[in-house]
Amino acid sequence: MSDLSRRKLIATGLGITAGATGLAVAAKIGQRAGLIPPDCGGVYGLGETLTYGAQRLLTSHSMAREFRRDQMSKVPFANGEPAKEIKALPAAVLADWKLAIDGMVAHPGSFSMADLKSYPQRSHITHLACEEGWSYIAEWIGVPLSHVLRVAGILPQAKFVVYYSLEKGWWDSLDMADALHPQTFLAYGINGGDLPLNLGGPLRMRVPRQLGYKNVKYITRLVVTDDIKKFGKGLGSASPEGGYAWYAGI
Ligand SMILES: Nc1nc2c(c(=O)[nH]1)N[C@H]1C(S)=C(S)[C@@H](COP(=O)(O)O)O[C@H]1N2
Ligand SMILES: [Mo]
Repeated sequence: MSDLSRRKLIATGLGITAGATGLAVAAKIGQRAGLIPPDCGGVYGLGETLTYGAQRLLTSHSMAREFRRDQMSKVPFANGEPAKEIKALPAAVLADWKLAIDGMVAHPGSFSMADLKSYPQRSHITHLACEEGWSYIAEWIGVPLSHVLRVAGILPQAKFVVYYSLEKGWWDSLDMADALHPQTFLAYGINGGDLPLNLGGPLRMRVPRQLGYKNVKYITRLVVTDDIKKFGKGLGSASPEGGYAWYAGI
């Protein structure tokens, strides 16, 4: 979208002040411009749409704040113990971790941890904040999700990347602005070492521009899609089913 049409859209305020017809028109424009989140329906739908639309217009390319080494937390705060099913995993499963990828990619298949570690390694010192109030600053190490998507040959029609944990019930998705964002990592390391199980190792999604719960642990599968409605209840992730927003930008 050109700057001019962006400004126009801001000027019309996404139809906030318009009546029902104006809103329907704004919704159509918004959908086309990628400004409508998957959980746009229901009681909180309008609020979610305004938050997401405004963020995408104003900040879609902005970077999460990075910190200095001396600002890092002494201990990364693991938000609870891994689920029983994760603790019970045979060592062989952890040692032979695989990341599958399918959907709108030219080369569906799977990556080993060795594959992922052979790609350019990046790190950032960022803040992970849980919506319940606690947070920590740590150095995250991994491969940018964008690199893995490119290796898999992501198709131009792609609109979302859905990601699944080995832990039952945990799945989520990102739009392309966040999936291709340079700070979005498939993380396998923290503070100079391997990522431990309680922090989501061997492989975790690390999205510093969104709240803790989007940073799903134990990632085993990616699906690239242009139709997010086909997944789960069609709300973009498991979170909106439990009352949390799909888009958790900070
Ligand atoms: N698989 C899985 N991923 C998860 C969770 C979980 O319980 N299981 N908790 C989420 C929530 S609510 C938060 S705030 C962060 C916590 O990350 P931490 O343990 O590194 O503090 O992980 C997220 N990813
Ligand atoms: Mo959380």
